[in-house]
Amino acid sequence: MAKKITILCPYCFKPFRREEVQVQCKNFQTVQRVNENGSSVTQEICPPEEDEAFNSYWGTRTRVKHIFDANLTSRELGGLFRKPQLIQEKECPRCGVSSSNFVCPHCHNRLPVEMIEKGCEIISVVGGPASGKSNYIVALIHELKKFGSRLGLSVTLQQVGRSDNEKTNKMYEKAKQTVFEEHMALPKTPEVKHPIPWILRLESKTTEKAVYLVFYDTAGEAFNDPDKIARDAEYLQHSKAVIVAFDTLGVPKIKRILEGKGIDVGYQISRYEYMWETIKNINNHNAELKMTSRPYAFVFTKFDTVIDNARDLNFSIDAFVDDNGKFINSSFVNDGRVDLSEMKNCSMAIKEALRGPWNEEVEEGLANDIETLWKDNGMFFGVSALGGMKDSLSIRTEDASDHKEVKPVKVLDPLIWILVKLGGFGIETK
Ligand SMILES: Nc1nc2c(ncn2[C@@H]2O[C@H](COP(=O)(O)OP(=O)(O)OP(=O)(O)O)[C@@H](O)[C@H]2O)c(=O)[nH]1
Ligand SMILES: [Mg+2]
Ligand SMILES: [Zn+2]
Ligand SMILES: [Zn+2]
Repeated sequence: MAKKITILCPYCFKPFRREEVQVQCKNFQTVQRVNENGSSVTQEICPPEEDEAFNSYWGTRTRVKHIFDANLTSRELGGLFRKPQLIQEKECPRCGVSSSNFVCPHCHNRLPVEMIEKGCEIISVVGGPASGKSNYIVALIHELKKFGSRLGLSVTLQQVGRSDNEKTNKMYEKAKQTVFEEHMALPKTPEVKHPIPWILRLESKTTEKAVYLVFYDTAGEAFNDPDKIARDAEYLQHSKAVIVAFDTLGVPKIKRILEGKGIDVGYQISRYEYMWETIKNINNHNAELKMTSRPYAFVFTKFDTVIDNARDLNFSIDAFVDDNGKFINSSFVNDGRVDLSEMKNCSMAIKEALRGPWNEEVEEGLANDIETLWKDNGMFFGVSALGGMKDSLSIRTEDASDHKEVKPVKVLDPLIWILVKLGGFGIETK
């Protein structure tokens, strides 16, 4: 029997069955009508209306185009021994114009059509305040576009959202300009009630297996606020795998040593242990979620600071650098084959540092917990989204052929490790 496809909405995080999906009219055509005063007015043929579900999700009072049930046919739904067919456009019962703008039946936010057709598994990225999420997201997309095809992966940035500036492809274009062209770090994300998710679809060109990568660029404060932890728990609960951003500069020992050297460690430091405590608590109280049986990548961001100051920080950098001591990218960006031992060595080096020279408060416990709870499903990573900084906002660039370039380091590792762990993406390992 064909597998029953449940879709998880990346906005409200409520699951729904394919047959429950709804459609939004896209008929913006207008007509001239005569109103009660006898004057002629321009009106949409299918006028927008107040929408309770949409407005209560966003806390707004706007009018949106008519939303109606998709009533998928049995061919579209598939069933006993039958694969579901591609979904056709649906006719608006009000105006008769067809639309393939599918929306979540709970919150009425627009969802990509392949998400409805093929279902979706989500990998999410979370992290505390100033942990480096925003810059990491942008660097990750940049690197996926640059190197993804070497691993047989294609990446599509989704074009859904209430307006252009909420569409992942637009958000990326803007952020890419700042980071990769103006060479400035992205500033702090303002806090909003409902973070706009960045949605990317990754698909293996060899196996056609796909997964959605969803980043909630929530202003990090959320992870310090117990009221918001319930919502964040949803992300963790429903994701196939999770990338957790830990702020390297939030490790107290590292912060102190760098400050002692007069290094500017940024405008705000995140207490990375809050993020960790949150995850640990959710895991402890929800045994049935089996969080530890899913891949969790624990990622120390801004790792260029560790490599630059390795001696003062007592860190063994061998796994991270080339013969000249330069912080280097993963070997798969060159040959398309993933060397898991390379990643394991980096993880071990971080674990050793957490247990030894960096241990002060929670560090040793963190290394031990992840090892005993997550076992093979937990790995540490050290990444640098920006490659290095001149000060807390301008990025240190490197010489390329005839210009200066921002060079992210190892930002793909956590994701690629997760895809290898999940399996089915046809990624070659060595
Ligand atoms: N050295 C170094 N610093 C970085 C790197 N990435 C980010 N930073 C610094 O960390 C600051 C915060 O990074 P963001 O990406 O804004 O962090 P965030 O988690 O999105 O922060 P909020 O939006 O406030 O939650 C940046 O302004 C930079 O100063 C990096 O790769 N290396
Ligand atoms: Mg941010
Ligand atoms: Zn929803
Ligand atoms: Zn209509």
